[in-house]
Amino acid sequence: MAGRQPCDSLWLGADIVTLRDGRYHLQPAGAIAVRAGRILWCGAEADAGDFAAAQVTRFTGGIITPGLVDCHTHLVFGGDRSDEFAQRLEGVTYADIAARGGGILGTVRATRAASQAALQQQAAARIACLLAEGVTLLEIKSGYGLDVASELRMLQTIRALGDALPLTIKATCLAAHAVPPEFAGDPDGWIDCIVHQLLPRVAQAGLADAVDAFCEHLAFTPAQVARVFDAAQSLGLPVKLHAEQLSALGGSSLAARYHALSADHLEYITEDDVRAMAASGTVAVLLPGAYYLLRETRCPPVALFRQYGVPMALASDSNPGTSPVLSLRLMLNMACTLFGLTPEEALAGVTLWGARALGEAHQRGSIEAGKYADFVHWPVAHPAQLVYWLGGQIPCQTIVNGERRQ
Ligand code: DI6
Ligand code: FE
Repeated sequence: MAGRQPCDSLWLGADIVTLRDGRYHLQPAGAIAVRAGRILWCGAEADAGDFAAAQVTRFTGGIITPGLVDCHTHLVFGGDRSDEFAQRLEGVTYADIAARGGGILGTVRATRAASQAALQQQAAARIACLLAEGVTLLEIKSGYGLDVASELRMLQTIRALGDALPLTIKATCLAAHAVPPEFAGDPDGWIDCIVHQLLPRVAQAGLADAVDAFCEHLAFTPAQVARVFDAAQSLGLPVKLHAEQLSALGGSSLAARYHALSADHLEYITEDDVRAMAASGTVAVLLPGAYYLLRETRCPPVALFRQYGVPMALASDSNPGTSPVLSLRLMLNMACTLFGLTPEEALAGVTLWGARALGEAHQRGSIEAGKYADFVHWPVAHPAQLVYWLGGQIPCQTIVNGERRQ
């Protein structure tokens, strides 16, 4: 037929939850046309006759959502910390364990001792759980190497995972995660090393997409974080921050001053910090897994984020200490049940706002013409069902850059 636009593939037969602007924006009986890995058009199936597709996939009902985004993980690490989990259940705190040289430093020892092949293979097995749930964009942080060579090796492992696996992986340098044993009592010495030695090499080799730090009384002060951020910005790398997880140090206001992509955790954030984040457009990344596993009692102030218009993302924070979490869908349910998000807010948190927390919202995170064709078909009638079930598996079909994944 004259005038039909050619495209590579056409996907029909399901309702489409576009998540444009962070709302469901449901398109009943929708269709998606894909060309060169990107969404060419999305609309009603009745209008899909305008496209001549090389390949047509017709689903029998269900919904299509954007691919899920897990925007905060520490999935590359050696060893495990189930012993600390047992200790914490007996009343030993996370801070006590860290003060005894366990916690993050325990994982640093195990990570340094592991081969790169082992680190990659173990991380790939964990990532397989996220792939099975429709994750198409994933962030992984370094931060368990804590010397120049080991941090570089972690970041190289993250890049290798991105090359090997069928999803997009963003790498974040979290060298300011804990004070390494070689710098015990001298945190500023490690910050010097990060600023003068590590970050220039990371930037030069293109090994990171962003720089993060842990701003906390048991990690680094806002002044130390500011030095890391100055160095990152001078190298052209965006920043993000672990802030106000265990105490209020004003890290999220500091992050806002540096136009950080996100500030993450935020249980102890103040209203002034929320205002600063709103003004800078910094995303609030909420991490219900760490909240739950630390048996934290203070929730992030969801009502304030809504009031000031700070977008809320959700992530697994998957790590061997505070959040051994391998399900993003579980986080959807926990963010609603524990923090009071609506199912719509929760889904937006693992799609559009997760993408924005990675600086990717212009090209991923929602189903809109021009963005990469990352989307997931689910055999459910309504998107809230993805949030409401706790556990189990919902068999989904994932399309990444316009290609069916499995
Ligand atoms: N906050 C966290 O939740 C993780 N890192 C951080 O800065 C915990 C990492 C760990 O305990 O291994
Ligand atoms: Fe974290």
